Amino acid sequence: MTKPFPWFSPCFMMNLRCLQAKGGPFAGLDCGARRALFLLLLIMASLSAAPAAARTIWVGPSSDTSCETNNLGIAVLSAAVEDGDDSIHLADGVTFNNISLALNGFDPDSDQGGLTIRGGFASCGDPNPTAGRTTLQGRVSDPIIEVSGSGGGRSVIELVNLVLRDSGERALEVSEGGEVQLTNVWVRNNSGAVRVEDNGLFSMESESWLLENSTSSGFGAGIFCTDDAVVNVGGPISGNFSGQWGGGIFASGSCQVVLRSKAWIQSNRAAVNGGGIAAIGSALISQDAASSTQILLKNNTADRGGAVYADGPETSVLLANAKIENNEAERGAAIYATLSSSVQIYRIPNNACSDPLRCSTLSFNRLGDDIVGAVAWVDGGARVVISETYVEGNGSNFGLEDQMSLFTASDASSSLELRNVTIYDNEARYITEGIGASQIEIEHVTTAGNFYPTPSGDEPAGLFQDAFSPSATVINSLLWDIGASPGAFGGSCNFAASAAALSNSTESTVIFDPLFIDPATGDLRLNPDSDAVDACLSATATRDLEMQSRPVDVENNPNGDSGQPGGVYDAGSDEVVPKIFADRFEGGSF
Ligand SMILES: [Ca+2]
Ligand SMILES: [Ca+2]
Ligand SMILES: [Ca+2]
Ligand SMILES: [Ca+2]
Repeated sequence: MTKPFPWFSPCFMMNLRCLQAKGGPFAGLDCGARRALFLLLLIMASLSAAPAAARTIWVGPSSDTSCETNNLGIAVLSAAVEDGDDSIHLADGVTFNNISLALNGFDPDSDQGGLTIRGGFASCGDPNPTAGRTTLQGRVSDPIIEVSGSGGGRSVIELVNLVLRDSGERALEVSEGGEVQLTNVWVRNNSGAVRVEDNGLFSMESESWLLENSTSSGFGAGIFCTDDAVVNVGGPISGNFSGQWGGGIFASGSCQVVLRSKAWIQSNRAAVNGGGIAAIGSALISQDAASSTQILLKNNTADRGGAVYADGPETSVLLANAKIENNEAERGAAIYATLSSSVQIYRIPNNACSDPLRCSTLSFNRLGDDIVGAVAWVDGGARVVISETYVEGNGSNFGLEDQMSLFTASDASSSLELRNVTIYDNEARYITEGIGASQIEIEHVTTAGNFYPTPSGDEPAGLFQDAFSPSATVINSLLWDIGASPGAFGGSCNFAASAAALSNSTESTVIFDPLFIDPATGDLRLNPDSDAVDACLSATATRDLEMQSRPVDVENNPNGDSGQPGGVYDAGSDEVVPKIFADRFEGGSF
């Protein structure tokens, strides 16, 4: 099979134009020399008798006779004009400075074929890369690599064993038809790491990092995605700074971001909203169910939404088995959801979690000096659902614990749901707060050891505060050692140490001791003899904090004594499952 040489094919001419426009591989040559070089390459290619099969193009020092060229741009042009999915291998001994490549039209379904650029070879012809990552250094005013399809096709690029750094623009731009996968690639110290738009696809895998990128005026210092782009995050996004929204990730325009194993979004900062992630405009942030590690959203900071800021109807952030810890903001230290967006924090049954209590956590987040802030803030008709989650050690950096609430829902039709949640050892005046006609539902929640400081010592946190008579419902909960709640709430089958703490609730029971397994370490699961076991008659929850099925009838604990006659659901976040019934998520005990 032969094919006509693509002298005038649109994609070829586009490559030519791009290369000429950018000057990329020929930056040191004047225009006439560039044209002469192109012509020479074309003539050489057209003289070859048979079409070239997919092959490896070696780039390395001229002194090494195994190297084909010392110019990455020429290697890219060769891969473009030759048939098949070619690979460019980069060897030590060449400095790749001032790099700006347009990798367009590398469509595996076309003659041009896809392209792999693989760094880390000690010398040309080596069978394996043994030299770490090869650095491609950018320039002030161009991306290091741009990828797009041409003529409606794709451009499929795999980048391996590289460092992309020091561009004054985004290091990597993926647009329509572009599909880029990073494997063991660091993208660092650029003015923004990655931009994906127009249905582009970007994946980062296996030891790929986006780190220490910074953009003072741009959104999304790690990743900016929009216009139906798809982004797979399988590596850390760390230490990035945006002067706007989204220190780690800014997702908009129906972009889909899938968080996979090692999606560790940490130590990012946004000057405005969403230190870790800002999602707007129908973006979807979700989780790969096959993930083998927990997601981390850790040490991120912003003005609003230290870890996550979600904004807009159809915008959805789904975080399963996530550790949301040590984030900081003025409002919404961990989570800020607004304008009809939806945020869900929950567990899924995979093997990523070693600790049955702390698989999904919302812990050690710190509020700034905004006195009506909260660890999770919901307003503008947004909805936040937190389930199977452990909430611990949150507080304020400014000693404002006597004025803050852990969870606040504000404005009409904003809603907050807590289900199968353990809330332990937080510093806050109230667990929840409602402002305006917002809705708060608390089901199967266990609280203990929450407090706020006063001049005469610590006082217990109250369950609920309302500013303007919102509705709150509390059912099947074990609210140990809480203080009085000034807000009116209804509900049933709740347990507390004193009637005063639940004075506004209905059908609640005072118990002497809930028989927690180990309250000193925050293990607020129940012993089988607890009065809270087999206490409640009905629930919407079908599982407990440990993902064990509810309800389970403990044989020697009378049903509904205390509690609702005939009850088999346990109050609080734990359902006691005797070992004989224990499922695979249990790992022993209760
Ligand atoms: Ca090719
Ligand atoms: Ca039970
Ligand atoms: Ca029973
Ligand atoms: Ca249990």
